[in-house]
Amino acid sequence: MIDSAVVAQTNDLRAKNLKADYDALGEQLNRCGIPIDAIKAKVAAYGVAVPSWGVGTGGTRFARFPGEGEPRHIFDKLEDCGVIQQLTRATPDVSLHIPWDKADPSELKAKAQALGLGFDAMNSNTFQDQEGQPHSYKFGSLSHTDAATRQQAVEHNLECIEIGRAIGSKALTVWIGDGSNFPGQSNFTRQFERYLDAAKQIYAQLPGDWRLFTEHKMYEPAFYSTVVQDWGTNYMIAQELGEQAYCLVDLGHHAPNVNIEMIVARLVQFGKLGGFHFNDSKYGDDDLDTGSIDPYRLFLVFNELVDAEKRQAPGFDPAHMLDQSHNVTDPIESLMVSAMEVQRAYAQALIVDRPALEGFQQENDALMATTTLKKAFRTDVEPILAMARVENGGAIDPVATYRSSGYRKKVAGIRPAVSGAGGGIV
Ligand SMILES: [Mn+2]
Repeated sequence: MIDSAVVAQTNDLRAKNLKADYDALGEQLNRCGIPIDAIKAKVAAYGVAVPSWGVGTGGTRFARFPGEGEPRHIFDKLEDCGVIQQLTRATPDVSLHIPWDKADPSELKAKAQALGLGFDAMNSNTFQDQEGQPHSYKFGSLSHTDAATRQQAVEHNLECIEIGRAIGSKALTVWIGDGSNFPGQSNFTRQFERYLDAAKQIYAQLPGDWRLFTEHKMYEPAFYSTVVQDWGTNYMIAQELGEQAYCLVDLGHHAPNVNIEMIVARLVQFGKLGGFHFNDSKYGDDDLDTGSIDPYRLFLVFNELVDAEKRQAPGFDPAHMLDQSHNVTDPIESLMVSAMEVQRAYAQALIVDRPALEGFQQENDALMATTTLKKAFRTDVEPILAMARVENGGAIDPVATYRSSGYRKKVAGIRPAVSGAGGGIV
């Protein structure tokens, strides 16, 4: 963790300006009848989970260039996640990936507790072969043509639930890489039948207070067809499985230009929005930092979420997580900035003048309706985020504090450098 004196010292340098900026913004919002302290309280209570794999340097299928002081194992990863939470106060939970993060559950729990962290959804992995595994996932997992391979994938998911129960998780996220690379390679219907049958076996063992999230992805690793390719298929799965099954929306897993905020609205309307994997993209599933390419889209997604929150949509309780690949940045810095981008989109959505928006929608005043959204999006809400952070014990400028702390250099002295050979995800 970072010395609290460093946090205090870097905050002291910025406290006076923050107070002035916060007061000025408060006055501006007050003119529109928006109490800034109420927005700050909502932002302060907001959290987005960090995936354990996000604190390692990512890569593409061409190469991976490891950074300094990469975490060696889950306990190092938890420490990095602890720093992100310490400075941003926006990331209270960590999402584990099995088998990458397999460890004694009581040790995991103790370490997380010591760092002030909790556990979010468990993530299974049937898109890679693990050492000693009898059946290969080269041609699929839950939808494989071979029953023993499907069974192995089901059992792996059940093991993830068991580990999750021991550490206090309440959800399982299932993403499969199953699909086909050539027309004719797979029978679409049979393949999806096999998937549903296997998914039902997992669902049958889900604890009563858990949720099952299925995540769709349009393409990759399969390049011709993917079994759970879009939100429509995802919705069918959630419907087939039952009321504890929900759809997870990863912002990167859609065709270019797809209206993701509208998908979000549809899933909310039918009570099946399970949660998000936040990231951003330019061309495809680029896994870029959240809000780095299209912050307006992120805002529009949050506009739907705040709308659902305000009208208390039944069953609305989405899980929020970052899921991105940090190939050229320090992952801790990227995750801190991304968590703040998500918070920013939330804060901007909270200050939308909703009664005015509804009026313009009713009157079919397209120009003023869209201007109402733009007005909120254009507002610089940074003072709200920074004030929420500092009042929660975090840093006014997390990246500046992190850089002053020398944390990366310190852990680089303890964690040996790793080889950069090979490509692949984190
Ligand atoms: Mn994802």
